[in-house]
Amino acid sequence: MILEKINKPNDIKQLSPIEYNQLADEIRGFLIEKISKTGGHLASNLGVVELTMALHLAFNLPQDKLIWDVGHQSYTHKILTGRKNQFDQLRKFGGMSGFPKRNESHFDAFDTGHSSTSISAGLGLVKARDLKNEHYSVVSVIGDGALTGGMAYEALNNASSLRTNFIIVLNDNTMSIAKNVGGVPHMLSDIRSSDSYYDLKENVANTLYKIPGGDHIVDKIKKTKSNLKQMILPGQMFESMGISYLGPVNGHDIERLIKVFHVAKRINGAVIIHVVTHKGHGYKPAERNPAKFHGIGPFDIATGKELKASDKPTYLMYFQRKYASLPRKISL
Ligand SMILES: Cc1ncc(C[n+]2csc(CCOP(=O)(O)OP(=O)(O)O)c2C)c(N)n1
Repeated sequence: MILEKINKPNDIKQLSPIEYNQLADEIRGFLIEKISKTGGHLASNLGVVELTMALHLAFNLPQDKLIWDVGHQSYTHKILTGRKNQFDQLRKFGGMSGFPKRNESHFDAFDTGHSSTSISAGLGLVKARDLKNEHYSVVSVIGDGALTGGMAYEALNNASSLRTNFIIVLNDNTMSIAKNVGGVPHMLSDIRSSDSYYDLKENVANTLYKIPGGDHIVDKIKKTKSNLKQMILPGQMFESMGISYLGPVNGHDIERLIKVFHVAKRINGAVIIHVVTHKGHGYKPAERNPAKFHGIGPFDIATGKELKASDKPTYLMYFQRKYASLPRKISL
């Protein structure tokens, strides 16, 4: 078991690359096993196993700051930062939180729970870093669902004028808690169906370099005002705002992700890396029904069926009963 070698923060950096995929499989098995007993956010966490591993491998935590939007998808991050043995007490009184908590670990850069806050929080850390003339990376990871929240756009608006590095990882699994709706998912779907801009740029340049005089052509393309990306990048909203865009990148390819993160680190300004993941990845019941497995109670692993819920009233039941008699439409 490779997971046995992961006991304290940054143990993942001692692994050899050939062990990465097996570790990802073992982390998935671990999460399914534990959450089937305690309940928790399963589908989102299964989707970001490789992404989280790649972030831990490419960045220098905790000097670099990693912010998870909502934070419900931070379970692999918790495993990789020495909290593997606390999963039996996940979300229990006195036990490990289901969200990042600074008082739980100094690898948790920001306490979350609310959606769409991570880019704003990241901007704050970037500002603090620059004022103190310090040098580290700030990375905000936001889902496509959270990216539909207004606060994210207020932050993108401010990020566009940055002259120092700020990395935003867009974890696009085409889902919010349930199916995403509106214009943002539409735009992301257009980008996903295009060829990878990052790959294309790299491939075009590499091919041109091989032909005589090719370096001049690459130089010209770089300097042309109506540049290449305008022809090949649909819906280039981010680039138009002054935020560099890399992607789309396969979010289950660890080595590829690491490579792109290293490219992003060198960009002066804000950069969005569009990572495409699969919600529920590796567990068929969650892949088939990611909304049900977004947040789930204890369940049977073989069938994916939820075990009988406890008889104790939940907060939701309490409020539903308390307000059941109120009229549905209240005129003000
Ligand atoms: C302010 C606020 N509104 C709503 C929620 C409920 N909520 C929980 S997760 C989530 C978004 C989930 O979608 P996404 O960001 O794409 O992450 P995924 O679970 O798909 O990885 C939302 C809106 C919240 N946490 N905070």
